[in-house]
Amino acid sequence: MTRYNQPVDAAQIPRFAGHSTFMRLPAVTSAEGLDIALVGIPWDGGTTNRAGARHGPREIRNQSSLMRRVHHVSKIAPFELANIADAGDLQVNPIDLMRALEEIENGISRIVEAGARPLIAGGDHLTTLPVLRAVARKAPLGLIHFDAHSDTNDSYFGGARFTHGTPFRRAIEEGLLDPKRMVQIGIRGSNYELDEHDWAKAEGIRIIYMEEFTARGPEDVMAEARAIAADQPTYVSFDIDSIDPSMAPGTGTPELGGFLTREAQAMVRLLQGVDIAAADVVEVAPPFDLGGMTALTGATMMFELLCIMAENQARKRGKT
Ligand SMILES: [Mn+2]
Repeated sequence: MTRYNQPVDAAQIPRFAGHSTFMRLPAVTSAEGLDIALVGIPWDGGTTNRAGARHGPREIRNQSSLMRRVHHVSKIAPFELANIADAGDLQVNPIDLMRALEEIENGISRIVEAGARPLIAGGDHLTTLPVLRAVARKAPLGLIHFDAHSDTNDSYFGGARFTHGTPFRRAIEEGLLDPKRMVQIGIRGSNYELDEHDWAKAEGIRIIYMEEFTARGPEDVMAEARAIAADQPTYVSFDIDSIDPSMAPGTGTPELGGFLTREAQAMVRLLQGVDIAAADVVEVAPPFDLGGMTALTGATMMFELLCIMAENQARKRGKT
């Protein structure tokens, strides 16, 4: 019987001791032999407001020491179902945006070519664009996207087309995402323009504003999201600013009126069965955090996603 990588046992070595890796898993230098690679992208060169998400992966690793082995609701034990490790941080140039995008694409390509599915800790939301370039090589993916912002603007500051407010517009233009299989959940906050979301809606993206989520609740909304993703490969992108800033203040563009952490957890649990090609948790900015709460939220959302992805893996193998 295969024995997969296991986390350091917190009953033997306390959580605050030892090397800081994602979920206390072994650190590896290659994704060979992994089903799921936990990887950091410490880069925030696309940030238009408060920078700091470059520090996200390190703090998420720290807080992820609190994750345990078994999901308390689904009973999924991810480390028994799939081979998972901390594949480290991508090496990304912090002062050259276009080069950084290439480095991210190349780094994720190596993981995908090794046969592993990436679960990423960002980084700002522009990191999702080069990740999609690496994982959507063969065909456009669907997208289930939790965020306060649509991130489908065209440009900023007189023509800058690559910022954390534009990744999903670029991804559609590049044929990486199928807009008819895209849903954005939790969108809110004041807009730049009255028609700001018209382009996204005309492309076919389903935008579920926070007010609609509040009226319908997680189960109804996620039933629709699963139907939109259909049974085809889908990317899941979780922007931590979808959570209310009272619970996750450490982020670059906080917006009032967000999800409770338990609502976000409930929604990710309802992704069970979705064919998640890759996923990320982005925009955790530790310089604005309080007591590590935002990084803990990021780590917990990664664990929730990991359970879904590991269960997928096992089902594909015919083990469950
Ligand atoms: Mn975003």
